[in-house]
Amino acid sequence: AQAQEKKRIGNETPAQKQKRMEWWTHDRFGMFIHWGLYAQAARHEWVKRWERLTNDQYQPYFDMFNPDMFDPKAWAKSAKAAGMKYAVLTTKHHEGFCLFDSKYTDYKATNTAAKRDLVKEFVDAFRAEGIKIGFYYSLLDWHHPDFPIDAYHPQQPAGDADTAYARLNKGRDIAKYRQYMKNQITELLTKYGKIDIMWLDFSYPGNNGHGKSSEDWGSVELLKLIRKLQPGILVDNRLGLEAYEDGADFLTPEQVKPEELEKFRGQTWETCQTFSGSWGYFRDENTWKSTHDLLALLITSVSQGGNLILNVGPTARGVFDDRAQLALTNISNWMKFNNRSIYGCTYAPDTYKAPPNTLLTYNPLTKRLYVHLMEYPGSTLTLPGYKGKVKYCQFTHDNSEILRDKTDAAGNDLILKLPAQKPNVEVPVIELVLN
Ligand code: FUL
Repeated sequence: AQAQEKKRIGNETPAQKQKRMEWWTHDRFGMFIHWGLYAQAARHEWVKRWERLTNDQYQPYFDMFNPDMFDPKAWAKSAKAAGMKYAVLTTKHHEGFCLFDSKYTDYKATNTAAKRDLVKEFVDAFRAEGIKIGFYYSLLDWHHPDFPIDAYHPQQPAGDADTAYARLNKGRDIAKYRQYMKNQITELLTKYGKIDIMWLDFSYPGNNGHGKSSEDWGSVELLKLIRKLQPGILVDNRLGLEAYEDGADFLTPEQVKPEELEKFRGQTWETCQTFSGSWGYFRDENTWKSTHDLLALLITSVSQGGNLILNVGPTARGVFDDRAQLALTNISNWMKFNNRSIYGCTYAPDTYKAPPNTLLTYNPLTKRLYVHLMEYPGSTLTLPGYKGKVKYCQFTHDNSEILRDKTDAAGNDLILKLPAQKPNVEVPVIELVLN
């Protein structure tokens, strides 16, 4: 009832929306790529804000930008091998630098030693691998002369004095900045063929009176423009349009711990996560997740009915550094043999309870249930109340049969006879063909 009271921007029916999003809810796993001038600072993509750098202080990163090893075909191959079905690239992050050849700014890759449209090469390479294409575009812009200095800006004045903001913002015209965004989004959605996802980031409300509203961003108009230019596109929820029924296609819980994903069950969502903390390349970061943690993130996401978009921050030379590449290779090794517990899957029907240290996913089309052994249980696994519900049972990695205890000793429970030694698989997966 509450949903009906919400305003609407377009007139798509829920069934049409579901159809439009079908591929995305099936595919479950994507690659995020944060790449920009901040890769050279190599100490977080927010470095300009955190260190309060002025445009002049940031200029060396533009002058020095030279991604001499940029090889998007290699990126696309890594993504594909890891089983990632879509990829979202930062066409412009908060720093304002454009990886594409925009005619509305000089602050772009074509004017650096790269001398070319990096977005175009990304699109061509990923599309050639059959990977769907997404554009991240930042609403924030710390370089644009008309982007207001606010509570999130590197040049935010100390204290909250309105006069300090007024002085710094003299001559800045947010209407011009809105037009700039529209122009650039039009370029992005008309020059590169069919675009599958628009990932806008992010609208924030007034902060001590020095933030913005969705009107300041022109969010409704942006969404209308995006839908007009690319009717099939999916749009994230960071335009600040919560007041509208159709203001977003999916939620974007960021860096949420796996155990907190349960609360999104039943909604349409994609959790975005990093390998180590920062989104942009961060040389000295020492908090890299293990392969097991990364797989747990992916499996947990699907087991709660959502997607995972996992981020790589390429180096300033344009390659995935070896820590990122190793993580992707390890994911590939698992996905190659176990991806049928991911694609097309969602949370299990309530009647199936997960045994301790396992995660369940379920494919409603094939009626197969997947039990992920997050910790190896040893030679038996008890499935509570599963007796009589299972037709066949095998591991996914080698399709080897798993025998069941056929006696009635366990009542309604089903006891699986597993190999005493854990198979050589990071997370072994048992596939149960249900009756
Ligand atoms: C955040 C941004 O501020 C981060 O830099 C990153 O892009 C993340 C995906 O969204 O809100």
